[in-house]
Amino acid sequence: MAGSSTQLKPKLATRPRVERPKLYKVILLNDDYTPRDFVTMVLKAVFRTGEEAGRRIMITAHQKGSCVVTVCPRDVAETKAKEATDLGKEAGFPLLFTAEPEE
Ligand code: TYC
Repeated sequence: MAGSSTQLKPKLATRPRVERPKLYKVILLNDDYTPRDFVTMVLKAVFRTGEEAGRRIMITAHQKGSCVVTVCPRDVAETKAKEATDLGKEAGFPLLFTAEPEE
């Protein structure tokens, strides 16, 4: 029976298990219609890339079919992908950005 003389095992310090939130990639997809300068403008406006990085990302998507624009938390990735896609839609272009989880 547990009395006042019972030795209790000291609790070991435990490290809290904190899940790292999953990150999402924003991907730019190539198409045959959106003008190159327009794609670069959208990258600069929505993703703050600057001229040189924006042009490099645009050319990579143009040549390879797609390019990762940025990696960030899910809500930011989805909001920016929609914002950038909508800019294309408003201008009558089929420009498409998607957000997908990183492996
Ligand atoms: N392929 C387009 C053209 O030749 C330019 C372009 C580049 C469009 C990248 C979309 O994600 C893109 N006008």
